[in-house]
Amino acid sequence: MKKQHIQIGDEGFIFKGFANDIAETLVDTIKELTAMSPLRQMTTKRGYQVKAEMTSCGHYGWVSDKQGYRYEVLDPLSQQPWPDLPEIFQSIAASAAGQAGFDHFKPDACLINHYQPGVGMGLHQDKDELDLSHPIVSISLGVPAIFIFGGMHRNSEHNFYLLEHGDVAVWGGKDRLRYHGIKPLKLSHHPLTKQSRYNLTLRKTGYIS
Ligand code: MD3
Ligand code: FE
Repeated sequence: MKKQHIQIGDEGFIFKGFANDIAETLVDTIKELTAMSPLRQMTTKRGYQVKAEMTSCGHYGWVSDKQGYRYEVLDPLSQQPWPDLPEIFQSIAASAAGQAGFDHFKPDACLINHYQPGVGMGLHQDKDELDLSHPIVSISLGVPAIFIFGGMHRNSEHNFYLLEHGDVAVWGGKDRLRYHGIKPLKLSHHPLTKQSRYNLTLRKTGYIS
């Protein structure tokens, strides 16, 4: 069966169920990764707590603290390098990116977000990467969430899309800097993740490794 895809922008797509066949492996792999670099709540420069729990794998990990947002090669919790980017993350990301017209995508960072009921992510842009010519690939696992897709300004008109278990989103080019967010998670249950949702975002930072 040909997978359905939703075009959300000129260069933005949601591939429904694209990761379904490997979703259970992805969840198991996340559990192995978070045993090495645990999920944690980060703080912003202004002293707010980021509500979603986060960790990373790959050469670079995204970090936020009183100094602000940045990519780091060491996990500040363990003072060790982040766990390697699993081959299966790399291959599903490259294959989804290819479907969206971005060939040879080779991520060097993967942010793992974990959402509990009531937790969302406010409107923001992803602009901590040096080279914004590369796309971002996102994989949703567990409980569904409503994704808010805006424009180039915080107050631009926005649309809402449901991101379900196994869905893979890819966006780049002129859609790369669009504002986006996640509505607070509704109380629900998924056999692989209980009441929670994981999201993987695979990125190429543009920093030299
Ligand atoms: C952005 N994560 O980690 S990814 C983030 O579900 C982040 O955890 C959210 O935003 C999450 O920075 C959303 C999904 C997504 C999909 C399409 C986009 C983000 C997008 C298109 C343009 C810009
Ligand atoms: Fe984002």
